[in-house]
Amino acid sequence: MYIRTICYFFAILVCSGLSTANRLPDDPPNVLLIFSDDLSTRIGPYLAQEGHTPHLDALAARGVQFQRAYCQFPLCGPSRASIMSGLYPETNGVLGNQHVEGSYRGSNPALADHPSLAGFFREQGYFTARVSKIFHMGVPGGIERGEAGDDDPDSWDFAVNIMGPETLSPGEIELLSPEHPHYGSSFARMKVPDTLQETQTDYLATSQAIAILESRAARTIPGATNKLKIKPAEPFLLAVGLVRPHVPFIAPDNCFDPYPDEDMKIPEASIDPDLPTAAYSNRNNRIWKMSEEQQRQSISGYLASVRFMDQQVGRLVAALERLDLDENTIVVFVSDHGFLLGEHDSWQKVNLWEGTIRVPLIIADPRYPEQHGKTAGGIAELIDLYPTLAELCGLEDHLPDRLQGVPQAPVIHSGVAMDSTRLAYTITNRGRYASIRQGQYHYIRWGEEAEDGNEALFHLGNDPEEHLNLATSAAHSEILARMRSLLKEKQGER
Ligand SMILES: [Ca+2]
Repeated sequence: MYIRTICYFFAILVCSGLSTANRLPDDPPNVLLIFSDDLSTRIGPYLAQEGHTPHLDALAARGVQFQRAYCQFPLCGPSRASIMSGLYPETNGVLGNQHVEGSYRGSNPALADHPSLAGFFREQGYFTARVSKIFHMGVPGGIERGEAGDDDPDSWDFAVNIMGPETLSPGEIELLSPEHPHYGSSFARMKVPDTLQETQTDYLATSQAIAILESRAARTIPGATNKLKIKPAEPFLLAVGLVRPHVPFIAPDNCFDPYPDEDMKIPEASIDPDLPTAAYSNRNNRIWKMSEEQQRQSISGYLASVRFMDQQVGRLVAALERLDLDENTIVVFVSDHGFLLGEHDSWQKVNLWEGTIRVPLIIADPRYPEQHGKTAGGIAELIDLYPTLAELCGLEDHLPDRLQGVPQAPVIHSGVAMDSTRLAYTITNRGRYASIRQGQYHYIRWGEEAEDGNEALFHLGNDPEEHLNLATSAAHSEILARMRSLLKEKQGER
């Protein structure tokens, strides 16, 4: 009886061990998921500006760079909730920055039984960790207070908020939009002495992330006994949130050097008087009231912040290499949404222009070197990340039923051409304003129904800066009708 009981418990132990292990394929890759905040496609790999973002350039050279990836809502909270849930904002119900401390779910029934991307990997047997801002966190206030923001505790085995000094950093803060002194959206910049870069939020986050990589690396220590060998059993998914280039633009001196104010160019703006006021809700004189000099200083501050963020990406990738994790770790680099720096005389986010909805997306999978350095030109949505990563890690058979993205894994591992009919759907204002990107066309509607003057249609192949609205052109009436019906279809899916 005694022996039978021991065997019984032993069997339970073996089975429970196998039940988790069974879900994982042999030798599953690790995932390093790097989020930047408010980063537009004004970066090296997208603009071919040599030396601007050397570390992202290097990452793009060892992965696939998506040329036309679009967020689903150009604001931190809903975009991140959408990426992490794999659902459109109208489906998951997160239509604004939640401000429910410590929970992106709140009491939202749409998310009650739905694991996040990281939560799903955790359920499959991955060790999952978060450093700093993955779900929404207030920048700079929430960071200065070290808050968890709208996190999802179920997603992580280990999570750490970074308490960074932000506006309290060792330097002099210059308010560049003195008539709009809002804590989270004013334009401001600060140059921190290079010797004090370690004080900075993103530097601290990266150091913490590297410490996690150290502890997860399977290494043989020469001369060590077995007890001293570090060999964690599970693969990891490590999500690292960098908060730059979100305002305020704080970076070490060396990052400002390549961007003197006088060299910064304010984009040429054409304002279409036939479009509704909502199209231009982010105009400089409506909110920030910056002088031309202050606008140039803001652009310089943004680019300096991008440079500092890029340096942190370099530190993360170098740590992977040093720890021999680089051959089995997929690195994903993404931003939550784009950002305008004077295009359409508009600044920042929460509008539907191309520069705000389009984001950088690089997926570097070391196992498929023949795809390295390639660009993928088709349209992708950020809700694609969830099923894409699951498939790259061999977990696609266990995905939750309700996901709205398309797995792009075949593009990563085999260079399969992307679906040319794919569209990207993005909203603001709880869905009352919406955008459809398909092929070369961009359709925007500021209103629930099509009305005279509340629509815009651009051909980005001919007009990449979106100056010429074709919505009233008779020659484009068929395309306009198609875009309207695609929008209706998307709204039906929510
Ligand atoms: Ca953001």
